[in-house]
Amino acid sequence: MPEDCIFCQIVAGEIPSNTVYEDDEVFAFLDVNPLAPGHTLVIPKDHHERLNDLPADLADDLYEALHELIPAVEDAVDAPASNVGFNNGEASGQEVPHVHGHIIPRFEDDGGHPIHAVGG
Ligand code: IU
Repeated sequence: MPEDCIFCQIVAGEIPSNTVYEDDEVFAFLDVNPLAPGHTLVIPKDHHERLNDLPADLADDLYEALHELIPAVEDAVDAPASNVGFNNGEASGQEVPHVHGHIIPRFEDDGGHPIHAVGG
């Protein structure tokens, strides 16, 4: 793991986080700067920079976690919908170079806008 990767340090427990979910391959935690209640980040434990860098089996694991976590996060904050997405590369708005999916709960008439950079 790159020593300076903040998300690797969160996975390792070296930096505290509000953990939402964990299994052998995947970790999920609340975003420290949430755009909505329940804003959750879902990451592979292994360090890869971009979504398309993931080996297929790890991409499957990440998707399976998202499949469970999207409705669980929505239910937890009583949201009828969510924006789910990945920034992929620095020019897209990816600030942390460790793959992370955003689950951003959305509410009727919450004043949000369709996203360009996810979370931006
Ligand atoms: P982005 O897709 O790379 O732009 O999203 C990075 C997110 O990581 C952003 O929403 C931050 O608030 C969030 N985050 C965090 O939850 N904890 C941290 O220590 C850091 C960033 I650095």
